[in-house]
Amino acid sequence: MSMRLVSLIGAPTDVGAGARGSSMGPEALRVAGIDTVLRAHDIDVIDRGNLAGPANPWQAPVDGYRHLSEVAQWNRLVHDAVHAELVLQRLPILLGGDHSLGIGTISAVARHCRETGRKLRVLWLDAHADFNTNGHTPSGNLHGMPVSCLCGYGPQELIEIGGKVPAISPRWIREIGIRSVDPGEKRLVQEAGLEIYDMRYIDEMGMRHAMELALATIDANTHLHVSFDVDFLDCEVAPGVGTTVRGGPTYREAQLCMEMIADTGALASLDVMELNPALDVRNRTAEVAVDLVESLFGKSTLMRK
Ligand code: HAR
Ligand code: MN
Ligand code: MN
Ligand code: MN
Repeated sequence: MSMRLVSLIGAPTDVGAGARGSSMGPEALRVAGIDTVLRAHDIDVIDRGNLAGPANPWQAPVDGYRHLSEVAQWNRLVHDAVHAELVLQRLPILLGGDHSLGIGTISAVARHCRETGRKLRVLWLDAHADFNTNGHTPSGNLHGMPVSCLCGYGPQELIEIGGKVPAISPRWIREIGIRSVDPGEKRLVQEAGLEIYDMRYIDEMGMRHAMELALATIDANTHLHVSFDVDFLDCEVAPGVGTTVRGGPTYREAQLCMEMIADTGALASLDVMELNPALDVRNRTAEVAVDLVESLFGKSTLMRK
């Protein structure tokens, strides 16, 4: 295999979240050694530093959206930075930041796939479906709306960031680990026909089977994007997030998920989102997240090496 090229992009913001603190996520991931860990796997890593966007004005929602203009500004910055790395044939890792920034990364990835004739598969690892609209959201927080925005349901300034509306089709997405969906959001998810492997499915069928299905039909021409919301993990494993939901994947289930993704050889871009150091315990959640990222890039046990 040729040398893999990775670029780290920090997006220190919490404008899309309901709790302050994910703005410190990028630095906590660096402190946990994300660059060194990847370099140990023979990866060429460049840390591009942090993007500089607007501050968090901490305002109430307007028309069902909190901080829409700031979220749009951050997402435009993320879109441009991610697309630039893809053009250089580097694998961008977005260090979030709240999950509203998935709009910027995935719209850039979708644009690059259009330009290069590749198929796109998005794995959304999350406790939440993130498929709200301004009419359904209980909070107005835009980190609950990125998937719907990417599918074309949302405000103009967020749905058109990558040029084409909608940026992606719901058929390209697989959501894994879901266990918190709002009532109106549930209907939208069903109408859009999102393919979801929720915790009930994982309990009954196992992470292995869920991932086999989620990764099915990926081929050599598929760009695989993983959007890893750290609240995907059970909160016993990962307390450092703003919206913990009990009953998530264990450490080993999450490792298996990452290892199966690594085995496809198709991973081409990654988000690590929602890490909130203000709520963490001695950077433990950042360390777990880095450990899981290492598995995504091919840390494996003796049986496979
Ligand atoms: N569904 C809730 C809302 O829309 C909570 C969303 C929380 N989202 C994240 N990202 N933390 O997944 O307000
Ligand atoms: Mn999320
Ligand atoms: Mn391109
Ligand atoms: Mn979440």
